[in-house]
Amino acid sequence: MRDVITNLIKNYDGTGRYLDRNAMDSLKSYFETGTARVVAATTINANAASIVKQAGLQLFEDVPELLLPGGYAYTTRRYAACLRDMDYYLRYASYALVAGDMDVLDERVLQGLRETYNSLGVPIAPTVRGVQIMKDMVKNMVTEAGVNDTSFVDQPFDHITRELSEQDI
Ligand SMILES: CCC1=C(C)/C(=C/C2=NC(=C\c3[nH]c(/C=C4\NC(=O)[C@H](C)[C@H]4CC)c(C)c3CCC(=O)O)/C(CCC(=O)O)=C2C)NC1=O
Repeated sequence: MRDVITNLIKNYDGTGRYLDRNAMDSLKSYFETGTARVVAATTINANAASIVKQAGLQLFEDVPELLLPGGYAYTTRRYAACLRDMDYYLRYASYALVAGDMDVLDERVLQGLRETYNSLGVPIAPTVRGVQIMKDMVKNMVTEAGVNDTSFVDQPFDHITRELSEQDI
């Protein structure tokens, strides 16, 4: 599992270099967004249960067939599994936001996930939609918490979306 700093050090150490101008620039931009990253993680932590619940309601409103017989949130077991998955995405997104690196998502969440979903028949498109709904909710909350530029919040949610959507050739 990596973060901006360990990743940078690993790269420079690999070639025996001192941290140069590029390294300093990337460290600076990470530290400059540091407070905002902490605000985002705090916001997610304080609202996680309600974010998952509201995003689930929104998703099932947008894609109501998920709840019908044959749908992938039909039966309490599947419904609960779906919300649990949303909660995983949100929690790991908060880790990735603090780390400033998507490695934790790759390692702990996304590895083999698409294959698992495919073999269970869990549809990717509505899952991606659920992730994007959570992204929008978190961004609004982080804005309300006083952060002007919330573009960094997109990163983990879009990373999950991209990795889930990627097609095998
Ligand atoms: C921390 C990393 C991690 C992830 C990400 C994870 C996902 C994950 N989701 C699963 C199931 C599932 N996931 C869903 C999800 C959904 N159903 C819908 O209608 C929506 C489209 C969607 C929610 C947005 C469902 C319904 C199942 C159960 C499928 C089944 O057993 O039939 C399963 C199969 C095993 C199980 O049921 O627990 C895994 C491994 N597990 C992990 O350990």
